[in-house]
Amino acid sequence: MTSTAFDSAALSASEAATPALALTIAGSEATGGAGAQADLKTFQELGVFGIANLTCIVSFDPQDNWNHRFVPIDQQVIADQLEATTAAYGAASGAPSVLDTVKIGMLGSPATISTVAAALAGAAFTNVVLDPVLICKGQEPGHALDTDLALKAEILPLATFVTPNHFEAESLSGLHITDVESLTAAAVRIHELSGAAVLAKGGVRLAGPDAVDVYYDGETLEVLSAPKVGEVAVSGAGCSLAAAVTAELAKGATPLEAARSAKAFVTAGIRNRVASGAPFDALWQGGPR
Ligand code: PXL
Repeated sequence: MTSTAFDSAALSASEAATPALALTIAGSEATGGAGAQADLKTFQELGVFGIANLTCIVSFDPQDNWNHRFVPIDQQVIADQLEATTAAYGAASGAPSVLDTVKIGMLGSPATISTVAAALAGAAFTNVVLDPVLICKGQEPGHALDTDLALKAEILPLATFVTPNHFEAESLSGLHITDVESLTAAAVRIHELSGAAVLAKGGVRLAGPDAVDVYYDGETLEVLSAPKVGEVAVSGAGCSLAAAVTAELAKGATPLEAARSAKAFVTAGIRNRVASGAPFDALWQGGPR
């Protein structure tokens, strides 16, 4: 008998602990640094059973300054993935561990936004974490204005937790962000607009020795700060931060606890980042180990 057969017999499904579940609705980023790949690796690292429903495929173009080549997934195929996931793990599935936590990453088009909004409206998720990916590298701000407007109108109101970066926080709040005070004002404004807990990321975009993020949920305001690791943004940092928030919420953390844990997870992942032939490094989700 092989050891594989022995091991699988020894640990039956009923004996294994049932992990918390989390779904990411996101794009594939082919090199594995960002998008659904970063989300799944983060979920796994944090002990959560990860599910990915893909909205698009992004392939960087090394012949064109590593800009994004964006290919949307067919709308019916997006709806099919969400149908399969809900039937397997949704509230009416009879699954022992119910899927009540979802992360939303790159959607990329008004059509996809409508498809996802319809699926979310039909499923009662407790935690809806929105990483409001507004533009892709290679797109000019404003280029995808119809997508930005659809995200704000159809998805933002469904979110319970939002993680805008510097650019997205300016776009969502309408405020110019130059320092912790203006980042805080933006977080407050985005909370007022959405009702969600907000983790607004200053990252390397604000001057000073620390990477500063602001958390605000309507009651608690907390500035999360960690020493900057270099001055250049790392691929997958935003995705992994929101994914870590998602995983912690799925395990039962409060939004503030989830924000604190996620910041620590991402800081360790950036310290242990992975270099490649691309002109940017990727966060390593195994960093905290
Ligand atoms: O980091 C934002 C992001 C999200 N999702 C996908 C991406 C990127 C950036 O490259 O490709 C699929």
